[in-house]
Amino acid sequence: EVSKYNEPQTLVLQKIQQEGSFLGYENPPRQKLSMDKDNRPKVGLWGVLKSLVGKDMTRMTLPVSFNEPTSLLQRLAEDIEYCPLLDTAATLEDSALRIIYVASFAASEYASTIGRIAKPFNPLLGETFEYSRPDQNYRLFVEQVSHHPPISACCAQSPKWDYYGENAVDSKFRGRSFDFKHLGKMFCVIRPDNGVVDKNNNVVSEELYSWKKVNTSVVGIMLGNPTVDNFGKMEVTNHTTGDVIIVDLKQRGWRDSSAYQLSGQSVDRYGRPQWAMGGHWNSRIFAKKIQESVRQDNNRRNSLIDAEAPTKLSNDPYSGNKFLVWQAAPRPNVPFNLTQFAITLNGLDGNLKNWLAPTDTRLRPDQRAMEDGRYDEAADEKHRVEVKQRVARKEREEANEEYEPNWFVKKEHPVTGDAFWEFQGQYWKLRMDHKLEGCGDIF
Ligand code: CLR
Repeated sequence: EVSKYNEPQTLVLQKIQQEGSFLGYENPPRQKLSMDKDNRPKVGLWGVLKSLVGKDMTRMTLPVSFNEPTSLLQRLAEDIEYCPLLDTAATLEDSALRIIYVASFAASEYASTIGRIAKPFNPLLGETFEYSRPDQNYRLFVEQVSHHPPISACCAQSPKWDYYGENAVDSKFRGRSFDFKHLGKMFCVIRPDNGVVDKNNNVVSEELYSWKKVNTSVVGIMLGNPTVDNFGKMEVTNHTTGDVIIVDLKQRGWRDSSAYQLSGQSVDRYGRPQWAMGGHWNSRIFAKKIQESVRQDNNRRNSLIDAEAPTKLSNDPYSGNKFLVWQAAPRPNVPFNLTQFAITLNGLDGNLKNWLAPTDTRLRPDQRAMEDGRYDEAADEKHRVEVKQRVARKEREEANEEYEPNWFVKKEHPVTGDAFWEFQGQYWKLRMDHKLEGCGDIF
């Protein structure tokens, strides 16, 4: 058992447990795909893509051999892999250090993009994906809430944190690069073990963070060496305390020396730089306390975290030395270059089958066929479910019906004012009562 919970944390745990969120997840997560080798036909990307310059990805019909057996809902769920960073954040009393862990969490999701030059399945409207981890006390739920533009909304809950927001990705193939821009925002709530001192010096039980994801590009397609890059400035704000950090993910340059690099400094609500972080989003992130003496000196501050291999590494953030915040999990040698975590997502055993919504990605036939290497069947089924989706849309249009998502409602965020998708929560309750059958027939 990991840790003790204070009262607000315990209340969340009770809710997660009482709503049966862990039912069906009795067996440990899946470790292996059914195939050992990826025997997809090898294709030259540029040969197929060159006639598609200027298009966005949702308007491209590509052979199914360009896909990987995940959906964009599951790619959003992959954000949660390194959530132990959020559990650690909750143990810390210094808000300027907590934000280092939250920002590292926000950056850690990019590790999974390495070596995955394949198209995830575009979720069908109303498709859902749930994922619970009794071993880590969290549950997660994702739904495709809009088809054009494609938007996936997610909400994950755990005693010490919540994570919610949307993936609304605008894509464009430019020839030199395939660019993915994120339009939505991500939010994170932390419930620290010892509470939070807010901007008005009141002690409250939780704090709210938000940020926008950085942009992703696939470069080197023309040269036959496609590579995923994630770059840009990510501003993480703690709306409760006023701390901020701008994490700069450097763009890959000509000589690749800047590849994967990131750096940033947390600043408290009085504008004082407190902690420096740096490293690489594909491997490790370090941090270090900014001493009073270097605070005023931009150059000295900026060189704090430069070197990849630290001279002295400490476990104690307050030792004055650099310490390790995050380390990427080793990558297994498996079909489609999936991560070990991604392999767990589409696992479907006899227990879980009894609890899933009929709209769950795990039941999507084309993706399952792809995962098992039945590529012709995958292509046929993909066509079939897409036709079914078009027919349903036509019927709605003819009946003059506006589509409403099942589990999320679009609202204005009470703190930041952004538009966001609020999870209504009844999914888990209906699931516990086996009342999900009627929630959609999309496959
Ligand atoms: C990056 C991390 C973000 C969510 C996100 C959204 C869109 C994803 C992107 C991630 C990674 C790269 C991605 C992209 C959609 C398509 C693109 C998977 C997960 C692939 C690499 C494009 C392949 C091109 C084909 C024509 C082969 O939080």
